[in-house]
Amino acid sequence: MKHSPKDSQLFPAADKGYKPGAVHESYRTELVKKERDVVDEDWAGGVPAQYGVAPRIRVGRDRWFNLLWLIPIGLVVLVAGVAVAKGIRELPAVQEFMAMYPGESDLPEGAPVGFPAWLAWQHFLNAFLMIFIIRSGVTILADHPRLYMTRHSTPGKDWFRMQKPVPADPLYTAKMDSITLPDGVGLPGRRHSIGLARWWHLGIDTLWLLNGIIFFVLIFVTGQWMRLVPMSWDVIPNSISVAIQYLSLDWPLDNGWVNYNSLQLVAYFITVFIAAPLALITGLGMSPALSTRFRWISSIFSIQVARSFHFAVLCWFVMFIVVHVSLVFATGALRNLNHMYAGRDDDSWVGFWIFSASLVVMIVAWVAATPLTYRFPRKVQKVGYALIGPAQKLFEHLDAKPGQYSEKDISPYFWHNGKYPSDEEFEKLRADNFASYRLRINGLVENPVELSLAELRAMPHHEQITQHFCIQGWSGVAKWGGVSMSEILKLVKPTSEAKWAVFYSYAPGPDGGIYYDAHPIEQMKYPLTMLAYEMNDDDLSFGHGAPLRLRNEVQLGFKMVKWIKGVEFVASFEEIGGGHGGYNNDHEFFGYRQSI
Ligand SMILES: Nc1nc2c(c(=O)[nH]1)N[C@H]1C(S)=C(S)[C@@H](COP(=O)(O)O)O[C@H]1N2
Ligand SMILES: [Mo]
Repeated sequence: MKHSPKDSQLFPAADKGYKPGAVHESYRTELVKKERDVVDEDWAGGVPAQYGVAPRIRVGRDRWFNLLWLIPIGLVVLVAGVAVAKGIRELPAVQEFMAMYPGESDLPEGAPVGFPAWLAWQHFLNAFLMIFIIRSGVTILADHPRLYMTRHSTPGKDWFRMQKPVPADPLYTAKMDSITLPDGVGLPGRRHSIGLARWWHLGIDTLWLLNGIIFFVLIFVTGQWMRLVPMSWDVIPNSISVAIQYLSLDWPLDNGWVNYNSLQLVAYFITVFIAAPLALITGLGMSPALSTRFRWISSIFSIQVARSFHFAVLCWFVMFIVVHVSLVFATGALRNLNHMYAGRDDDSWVGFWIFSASLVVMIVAWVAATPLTYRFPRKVQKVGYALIGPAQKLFEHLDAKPGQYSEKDISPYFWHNGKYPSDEEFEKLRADNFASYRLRINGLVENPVELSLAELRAMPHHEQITQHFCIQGWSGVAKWGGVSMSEILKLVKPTSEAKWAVFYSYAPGPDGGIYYDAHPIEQMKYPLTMLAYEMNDDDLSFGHGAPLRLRNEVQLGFKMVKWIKGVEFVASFEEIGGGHGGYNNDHEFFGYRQSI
């Protein structure tokens, strides 16, 4: 199986033409050269739109409650609530209670009055950024439109779905499961546009966090925090009192310029001090790099639990925005708008006009975001990467130690994903059980080789039980058996110029050409990076990538090439395929550093 070192001395001429002989030939010629630079009709291989079903929640074993019912139910409850509140306000005991707790707690001495300009700006920026965060967040959810409460993503065990039940087809893939959102709702919205949605989501998140950090610093420096933090337990009876006042349609006479009513205070407190930090924490909880590094946390606060709570935070924000905006308009719109937009406490139209201008900005941005993303997706990616890339790079270097999960953690169901190989060449290999299979490893190495499965099996055997994270949102724990990439490195000896390992597949990508992906060479030395030919103590199945697939546990699933036929070590991936470091990077705007 070895080749003489003499071959190799001539070798690292990757770009200048290969020496004859199969072992030297690069599979890069089977890639499509072009990169995608617009999102048009043949997006993602022309995947047809699919709208899923109305969101529903599982009750019991397999009964599902359609959340649209909450609209009529909510209306009935609201009407009933108004009747009850009006009724009980007549009761002397209730009147006494409301006299004692009129609806607001006293502010501490020295609490500021009114709103400074920085707060108005931050309020606007916050609302503006939220539009894109929420829309892109929902698009990410739509790519795997199910939520789970354990580490596993078992069909039928989801507690929430916006998609039909998983069909019985054993080779049904997560991509088939993804749904379309209308362009004005999702960002960008089209089916399986998660690559772009993530640039929006993570990119804008950094701006939102920055705005939030400045906000936190300033509220503590200026004392504005006193207006946002309840200081005594009487905030609870006072909130109940306010709720009765609102519901009985005899609304509290408060003056937000000086002090919020208690219900408002509680809602603002939850939003600023609980929901916003939780958005960050649950977001980080979905990071594969962190989840692998902090195993003991991630066994309970798993990626799926994090995803479910992240969704709950989204629900809070949406509910808060709807109620907040409605009440701003229902409780003295002009004065309220003056408070937050004009920094004045009167009934003039100044605040209204500033607000209207800000609304125009928001609407224009809202309407333009999706079409502009389809037109200039690479720009979106570039800006997104500029914003979140530095943080992603940091996460990439969180090395993962082996042996994290045990047999009992193995997932009962492991989703399939990607496009299956179907050409004759592969069918032939499969028919004779891969007896004539050869893994070709070449490029910038001293010793290019072609290895049969028997030769691979003869190398030191490595096993690991690890968790797989698909960018679409599902995850699963499995046991993998095969050869460590470090053993492969020892055998082929990459030269010092080799910076990336490119993995080529037998399978086509959805957009033409074969599937491939490039990995940084440092990660090939990680103890958990391996070529697997076994899964859960069995031979690797066709669906999961037989005869050989990659595992690199600090990366997302899309980088784990299945049905591998070749590995090429290169100095740069610019010349390969579309030049972005992987099939999804060339065609679907994924980044090559997406450990988070
Ligand atoms: N050849 C090839 N490999 C691929 C893909 C693909 O489309 N083609 N999809 C990737 C994605 S997106 C994921 S999540 C994993 C899924 O692996 P599984 O089917 O074993 O779960 O394979 C990766 N490897
Ligand atoms: Mo994936």
